[in-house]
Amino acid sequence: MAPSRLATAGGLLLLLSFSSAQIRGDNSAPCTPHDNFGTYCPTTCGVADYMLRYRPEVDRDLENMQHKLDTSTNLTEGAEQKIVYMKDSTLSAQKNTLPDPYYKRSTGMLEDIVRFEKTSIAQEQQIFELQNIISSNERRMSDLKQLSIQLQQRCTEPCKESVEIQSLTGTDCQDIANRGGTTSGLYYVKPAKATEQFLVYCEIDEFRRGFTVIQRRRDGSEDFHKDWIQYKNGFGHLSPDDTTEFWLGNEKIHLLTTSTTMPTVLRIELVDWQGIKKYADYTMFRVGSEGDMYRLTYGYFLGGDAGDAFDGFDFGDDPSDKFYTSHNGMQFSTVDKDNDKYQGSCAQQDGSGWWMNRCHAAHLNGKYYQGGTYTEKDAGEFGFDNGIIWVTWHNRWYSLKETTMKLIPLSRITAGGGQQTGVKQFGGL
Ligand SMILES: [Ca+2]
Repeated sequence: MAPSRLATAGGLLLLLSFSSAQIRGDNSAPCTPHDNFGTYCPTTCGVADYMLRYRPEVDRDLENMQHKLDTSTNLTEGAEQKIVYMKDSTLSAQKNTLPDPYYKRSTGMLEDIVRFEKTSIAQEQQIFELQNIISSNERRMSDLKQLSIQLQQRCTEPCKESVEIQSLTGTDCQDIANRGGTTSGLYYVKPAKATEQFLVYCEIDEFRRGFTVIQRRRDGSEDFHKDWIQYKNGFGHLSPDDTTEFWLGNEKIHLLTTSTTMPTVLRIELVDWQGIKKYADYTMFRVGSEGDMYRLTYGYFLGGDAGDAFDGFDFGDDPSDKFYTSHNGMQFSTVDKDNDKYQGSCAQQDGSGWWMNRCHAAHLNGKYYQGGTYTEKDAGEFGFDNGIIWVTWHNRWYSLKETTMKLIPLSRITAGGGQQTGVKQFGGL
């Protein structure tokens, strides 16, 4: 726009300067009419006069215009430069600015990036925690490796025979003592009715009495909550130094007590938590076959300061207490085999195996209570889980510390213990 207006103004100036020169050069020349001025114009000379009269004014105006145009041109040039610059800038900006869909996409991408960043921070945290777990596991593995190396070293050392079994054998421990055995320890015995020998712990004293140990409680290390088969076959561990707990097994006890016509004595030895020791002896002790559910029978109570708990006990709850807590003639019951005289299962309630009646006044396979005393609460909701009980010595809320059940022929029981006849009898063998 600006350049074309400039051109028009320039053209007008040229026209005016041409005509004024013509007028100036021919001021006195006769005025000739000119058709181009129309009929309303008086004369062309009049027009010339008119124009001449206003010429200085018009010149001034033109000069002003020229000046303004010059200024304007200058300004326009500056503006043009600015516009060009702005256009260039716009173009380059346009070149740099991505189209709208890209912008949207990039915005979406940015949001995604922010979200991914958050996720990655959370994952980094998780990774950090996992790394902690890994390093702790690695430490454990290293400890285990160390332990395994130690064990390997120990295992490469030659294994020492830790269980010493005596070479003497016999039908029972008294037989072994009679054959010259003088040391307590592990021996193989084979009662007459047995088809094969089995290992027992023999307690051979200074009078060469050979006790065959059938039960041992010492420290509660062995769980006596076992089933019929386990009580039948025996459980726990025999040790040459008599330090471990066990039940020899009903079948072996049956064989040991029924293979001979000679009366067998069951000696029960008890130790309480004060360290006091007491005992009870039952003679003609027999345990029947499995067909008779390993029934317990004995002839009579031979004696002992622990009292005759096998005969039942009057707890004061009911007149029939004593009758229903006696043990002579009772079959063996376990948690999975109820042979008792009670509508429920005594063995199941106590979690053990024993010659249960309804239920007991003596129970040496009961639960082991450290310290001895236990309450009805300890014994469970219904007052069961009874301890190691011998009620003619300690009441039913007292569990004994140690028990031993062992067998010896009646003929040998009185030997020793200061009884000279026994010693003489022994000496005669
Ligand atoms: Ca029952």
